[in-house]
Amino acid sequence: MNQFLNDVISGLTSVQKTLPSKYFYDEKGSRIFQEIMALEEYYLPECEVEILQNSSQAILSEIQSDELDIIELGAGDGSKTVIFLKEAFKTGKSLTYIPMDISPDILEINRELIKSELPELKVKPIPGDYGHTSESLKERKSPKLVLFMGSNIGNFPREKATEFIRFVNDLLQNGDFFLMGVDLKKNPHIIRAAYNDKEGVTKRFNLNLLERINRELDADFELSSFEHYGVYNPLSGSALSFLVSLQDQTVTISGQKIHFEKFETINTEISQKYSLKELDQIGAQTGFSWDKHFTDEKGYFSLSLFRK
Ligand code: AVI
Repeated sequence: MNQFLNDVISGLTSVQKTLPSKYFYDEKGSRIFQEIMALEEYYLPECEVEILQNSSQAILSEIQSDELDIIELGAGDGSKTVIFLKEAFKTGKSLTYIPMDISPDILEINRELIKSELPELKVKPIPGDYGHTSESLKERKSPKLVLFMGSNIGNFPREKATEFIRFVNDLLQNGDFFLMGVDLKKNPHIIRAAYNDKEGVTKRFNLNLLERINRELDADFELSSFEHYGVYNPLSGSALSFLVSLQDQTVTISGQKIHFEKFETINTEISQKYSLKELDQIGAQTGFSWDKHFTDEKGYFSLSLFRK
């Protein structure tokens, strides 16, 4: 059985039905995600860019070395990172940028962008998932700076996020750094709106997951009988996305029948939000010696620097 089918069947036969959010990003899903990034309600990218523009030098001044390997996990197209790399280049350090991503296509786009903006920068892209790429990361000499931007950490549930940060810490030597983009707890209305945009782009993003299952796994989801529902719970700091079955129905996926009761939900995503205090605790729990937070003017988002 292929991995995608395996994950879909296992998620949809659980008591609370779930689908892993990593499957949002097929070609169509990645395009819709670009639309989300441009939405007025989706404040995250704008805040992160503001921090990169205003605080990259302050971040870099914490790292005293003439040479530096900058390794980016889940690098994507590099369009935001290039702001940081340009500032790093100005410091005169000898730099190597190592973007890692599961998609070789996006790494090619990344390489082109960096080449056109910073032709003299050494770039060594590594395709693959974290499990595979981590070994090559261990081989790089110190000092290292590992980047994990865009609030990607939010798509792990709390405990998994801590596990992941510990995994990153294990790959580092004392004196290495980890810079993570984190969406912060804030007025709950603002977070709720970010995942319930007026134009319905987030709804399309979620429904595309069912469309993808129809396309790739020979399934017959009737898209009009599912609705998107996004909530934010300020108690837990979790923004959760669901698809709600609007009727009692049975769907066939690669010959396997899955039943949905009327109003039964599929949890498609978690986008966890943190406070700066929680980030300090996580840093300490995962083996870092200190952390420092660089936020935007409104205090919506943090680029948090952890030193091993
Ligand atoms: C990729 N990730 C950080 C986004 C988020 O905010 O959790 C994905 C997303 N889902 C809906 N809107 C954006």
